Amino acid sequence: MKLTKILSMTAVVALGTVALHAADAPKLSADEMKKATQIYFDRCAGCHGMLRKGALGPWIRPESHKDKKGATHGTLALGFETLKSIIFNGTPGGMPGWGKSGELTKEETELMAKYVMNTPPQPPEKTMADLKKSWKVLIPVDKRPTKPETTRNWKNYFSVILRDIGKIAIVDGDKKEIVSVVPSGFATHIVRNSKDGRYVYVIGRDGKASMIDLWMKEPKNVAEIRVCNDARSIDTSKYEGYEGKYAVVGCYWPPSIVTLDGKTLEPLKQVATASYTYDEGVFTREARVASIVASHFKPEWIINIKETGQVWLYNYTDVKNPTIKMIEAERFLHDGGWDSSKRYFLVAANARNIVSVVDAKEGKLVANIPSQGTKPHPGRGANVNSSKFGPVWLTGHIGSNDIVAIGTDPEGHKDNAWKVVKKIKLPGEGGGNLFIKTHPKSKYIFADRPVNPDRKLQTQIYVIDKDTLEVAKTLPIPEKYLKSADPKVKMRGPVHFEFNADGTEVWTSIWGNKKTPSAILVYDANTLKLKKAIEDPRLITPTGKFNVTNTMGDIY
Ligand code: DHE
Repeated sequence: MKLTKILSMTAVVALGTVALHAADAPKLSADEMKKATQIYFDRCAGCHGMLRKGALGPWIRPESHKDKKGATHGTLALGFETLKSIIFNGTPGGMPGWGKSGELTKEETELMAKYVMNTPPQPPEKTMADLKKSWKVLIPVDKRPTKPETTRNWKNYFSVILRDIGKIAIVDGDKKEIVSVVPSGFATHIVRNSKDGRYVYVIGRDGKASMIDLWMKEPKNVAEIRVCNDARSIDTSKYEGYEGKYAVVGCYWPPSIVTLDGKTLEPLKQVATASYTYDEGVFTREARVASIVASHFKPEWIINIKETGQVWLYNYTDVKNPTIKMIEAERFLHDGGWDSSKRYFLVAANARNIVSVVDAKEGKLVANIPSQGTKPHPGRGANVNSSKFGPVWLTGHIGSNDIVAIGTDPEGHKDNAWKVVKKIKLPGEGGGNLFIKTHPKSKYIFADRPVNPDRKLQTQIYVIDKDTLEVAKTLPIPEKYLKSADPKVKMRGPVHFEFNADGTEVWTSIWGNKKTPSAILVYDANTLKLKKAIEDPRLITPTGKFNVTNTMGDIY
């Protein structure tokens, strides 16, 4: 038998009596392949994986595969017409309508339908030499300020991600004006601050990490490095004696943890996360790193490995020879945050509708809690000291309209601990919530819903009263902030919330497109009045906003 024949037999699928074959997939020219690979990386890999074995989105390889619920997936069996329609229109399960929203042309959605019927190309690896080559110290440590050069209240700065232009706007929270705009990686995802707040650590989707010094009169990047090809998380060491000593990046591809020097971003250690799924023992090359938090109890990072359902407690004391405790939790681990005592980390396992709880003090799993909704998505969640239930942590869901409160105080409120004590229904059909946020000084919790298909539901702020734990009010975004220069592209928003340092204001973004600057809306966190719309031609696609005081102190 010819070698090509043997190789292609690995991708044969049976559909009734018809045998489908990866070699039967629509052919693409080299240019089409290059373009589709880039679009796939930019738009699809986050949810479906580089190897297309699925995570938040389903398996989309040519060959068929049965998921745990018994549903069969496989792009050859689905066929070009169905795929084209799904990519153009989206699905009620949360797949965006890339054609309908104007983000891809009709031709591009057709190209992507053909592309996913072909076997995925092997994604690239990265060596330590690659990392070192990309590493730049732009301003050496001894040339940096020794005290803040600015008279501004820099602890009330907000780092605002300008997603589609790969930049960070540093915004003065007192004056509500941009102090500087700093380049970052492609489609920057999140920002975290050093424990003292001074440095802003930024991670791009392309794996480029950078650090900005807020003590400069005009904050700038002081170091940068490309640690991988695809990443979503970054943090620093926060344990006593190690404050700011190390930074860590969690990579989607190559699936790995990369430790860096906290002051210069010099690469120190790569650790691959490929491993076995905790429950079925299936070897998973694409075991991606989702959220990371820095423990306050030990010199450790709590690192969530998405596909294998393991939480790794990564001890950085001996940085070149780290020790890792692997905790079995649930799949697929995604985002999460601390309870108010910062002892327990609560993380969404979105494929199983579970919130896993890890005790950072004892170093063990405390509970896997059914979240009573579909696809929990907390961001970092919201903490409330409820008069009825004691301390609770809340999460929303992408796939259903449930915001749930989970008891987090096993000592003071044992009966409520580690279960859903209250379910809050957002009005209207469907989920679409991405982020919720509160502050100890605010009476309210704020929730968005940017991926709900209904325009009205998508463009309101949901305000939950902390006392009653009910939706107290919905605040529609004024129409003038939702206007786009391109009529084919709809402005979304609100998306993501952040409080100012003293908890009196809550900020949210209008998520536009590359062609249209969009506003950041500042509300009074207690009267709920729109205080100010920050409008500036440099504000292009603002998504996440991170206040220095709240981010350095893990306040949410
Ligand atoms: Fe995010 C947090 C991954 C889509 C904006 N996002 C996170 C975290 C992960 C993640 C793992 C937690 C990091 C941490 O705490 O250490 N996000 C992913 C994806 O894989 C996904 C689903 C698809 C993708 O390709 O990226 C995805 N995320 C989005 C968006 O579409 C958002 C709204 C805009 C964007 O940037 O693409 C978005 N994600 C955010 C934001 C946070 C975040 C603003 C930080 C929230 C916080 O308050 O900490």
